[in-house]
Amino acid sequence: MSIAEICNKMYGKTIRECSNEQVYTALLALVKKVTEERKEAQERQEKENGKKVYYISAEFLIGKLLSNNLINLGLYEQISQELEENGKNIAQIEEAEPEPSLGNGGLGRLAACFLDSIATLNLNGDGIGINYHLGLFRQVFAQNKQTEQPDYWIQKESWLTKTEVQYPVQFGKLSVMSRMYDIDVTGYEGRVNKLHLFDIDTVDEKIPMHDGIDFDKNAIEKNLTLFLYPDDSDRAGQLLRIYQQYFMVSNAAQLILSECRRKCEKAGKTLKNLNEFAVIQINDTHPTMVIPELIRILTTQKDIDGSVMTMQEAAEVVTKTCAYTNHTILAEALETWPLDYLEEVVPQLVPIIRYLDENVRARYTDSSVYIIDENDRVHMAHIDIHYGFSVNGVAKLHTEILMQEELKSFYRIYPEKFNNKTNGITFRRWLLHCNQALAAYIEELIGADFKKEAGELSQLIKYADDENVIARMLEIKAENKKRLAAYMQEKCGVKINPQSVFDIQVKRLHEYKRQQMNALYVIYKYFEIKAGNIPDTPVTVIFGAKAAKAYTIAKDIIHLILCLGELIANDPDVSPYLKVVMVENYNVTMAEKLIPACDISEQISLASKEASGTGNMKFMLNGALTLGTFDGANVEIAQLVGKDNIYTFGASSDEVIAHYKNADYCAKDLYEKDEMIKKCVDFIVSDELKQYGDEENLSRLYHEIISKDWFMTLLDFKEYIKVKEQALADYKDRAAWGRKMLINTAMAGFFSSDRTIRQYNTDIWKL
Ligand code: CR1
Repeated sequence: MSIAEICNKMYGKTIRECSNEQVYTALLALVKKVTEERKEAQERQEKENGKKVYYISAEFLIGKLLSNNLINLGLYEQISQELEENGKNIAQIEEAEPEPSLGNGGLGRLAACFLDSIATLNLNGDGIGINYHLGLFRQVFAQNKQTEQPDYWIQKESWLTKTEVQYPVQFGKLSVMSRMYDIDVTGYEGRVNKLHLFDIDTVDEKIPMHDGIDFDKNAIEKNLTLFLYPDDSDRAGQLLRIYQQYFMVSNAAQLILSECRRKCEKAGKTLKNLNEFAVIQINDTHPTMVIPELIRILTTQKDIDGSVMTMQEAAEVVTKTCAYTNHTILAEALETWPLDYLEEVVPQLVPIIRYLDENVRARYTDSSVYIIDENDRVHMAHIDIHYGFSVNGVAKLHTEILMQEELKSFYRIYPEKFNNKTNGITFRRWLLHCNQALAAYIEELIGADFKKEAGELSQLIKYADDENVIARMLEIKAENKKRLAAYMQEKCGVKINPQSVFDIQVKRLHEYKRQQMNALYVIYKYFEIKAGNIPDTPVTVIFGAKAAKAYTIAKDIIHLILCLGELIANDPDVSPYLKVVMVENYNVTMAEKLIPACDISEQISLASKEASGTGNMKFMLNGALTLGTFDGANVEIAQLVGKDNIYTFGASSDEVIAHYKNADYCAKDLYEKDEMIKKCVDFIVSDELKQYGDEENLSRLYHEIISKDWFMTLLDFKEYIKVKEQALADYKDRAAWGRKMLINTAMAGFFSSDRTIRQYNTDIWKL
């Protein structure tokens, strides 16, 4: 069926007569129908007995799906042409689609890229998560501060399909009945898999609005699936997170076991063979309770042959089925829950967790590997490592640090479990879709193979000294910058100069990512311009970041950036040469506009702290040059492109780790001994800046930096300025810069999530 036919059937109108919203809804129906046909063909071919991967994750930051699905189904060209002929534009239709609010940052976006690659590689694998009604908050700026608003992203017509699948989930004091919603995951010229999102019918979206997004955290039936990461700064909030996590994994366990029962029966086997039919990838520690939950079910319900497993048997089966990915070494993110909280929410798991812990204690004397510590806190990652068969980090350096530092006592016990899987991104969304001009030009140069085999991009290297190719690359970048400028003008009412250097830092707001260091650079540059040192090319520093609702210092950093933006915009001496913008409510959709337009990609985390980063890969692919520390996947980027095509600086991870061990880092010393540092930091509490902001926030941040600076901003600040100035100076030589851009794009093939998923499959899943 064509769009014209659907528009006619749904609205009795021609495409031209329909509103963009109506065309969007028509396309939604069309894509669903085509996908359905694919699924049917696939099911006819498939003997439902193979092994399947279940990717359980608290977040799936999937972004808008319309264009992505059209591209993957091979319909994009045809549809956009049909729309064009009828006076519509696909980019505008896309504006009508709300972005699902099911994720927060890199961990969630990684899960989305992985689902795309699993389906593209024709692997049988589904995602399992939660259908958060309001997801993460919508960020709104007021008085130069972040406020949080509920994000009503679910519309009547959406990608979600309500299913008849329901499971009972028992908590300590209440039981609920779940409902499964599905989103189809279409691979690029590949199979159709599913993202299963669990929900309950009793959720109440009408939360009190007067007070931002505060709500009654104790009313579980009404709010269980309302928010992603509800504020956990109090007890009720922490309990709610445990409710959510158990809800997610109890549903997952019931779904997985029901699918595997069928397969086992067909194959004449029992659930003791579970690992021949299922592998469960545990994405960070949020889904960890799937381990005790599976053990609980396997030791209480009858197996196919009528027997019931012993605790030991069940633990063995589950260990062979579960694999764990670690995404961070930040202590605060390695979850531990008080045993009495678990006792309250999931009492049925507590004897199992105690049993698992006793088992560990019987085998090992090193108390650092116990599951339950001396304060009766349960270390979720420890459950994963003891009772899973694989532990992986997400970049070489990160995995190295896990083995040698953070998890070294585990590495000593289980060296065979540890492995690295450097992250990746799907090139369908992060090149073919978001940068269509560049993708088309690459195809002109090297053919279309790179779309399925990202490594083919390296063929571009042969054009590194071709002036015409470089010139065209620069032209495409310039066009993308103009397009971003127009979009920001229209959507945010912000005027940016497309002739300026676009320097972009977009990612969650966290002190370790050091947006504050970039803000200090802005202050430095402001002084320079005031002193008459006018840059050859104007600079636009763009930030995008949400801060967790209860993360005070992160919000103070946002406040600083917004105040600086206003101060500079109001200063006619400086504003022609320097502009600071913080985009509101940064999300996947915004990323797709920003990344193709970027010149300098800011990846400036304190070495050892950023497990991998994936934004760094997206920027590189789209021809931005990285300004970064030797952290996470930056290290691998630097290796691939060579030192002439990246701007690196800062203390190494070894140095940083040594500072922490020796407790010898003192921000105050650096501040007091260096006039320039002092001048920049002092500006945070200057009268000039205070005109635009709040004394309390600014002085809290100031004190944090001079007295704590836990992530060592001042340690790397001067070198950061030096290297950034070098990059800005190099920008002038357009041909040389263009060559660096080309090399970055050419070497990005390694960071395709197809490569990552192949490695997961070869080493861990073995589908
Ligand atoms: C890490 O901070 C990494 C992604 C995906 C994040 C980032 O460096 O690229 O995971 N971790 O692996 C995270 O969100 C809660 O932890």
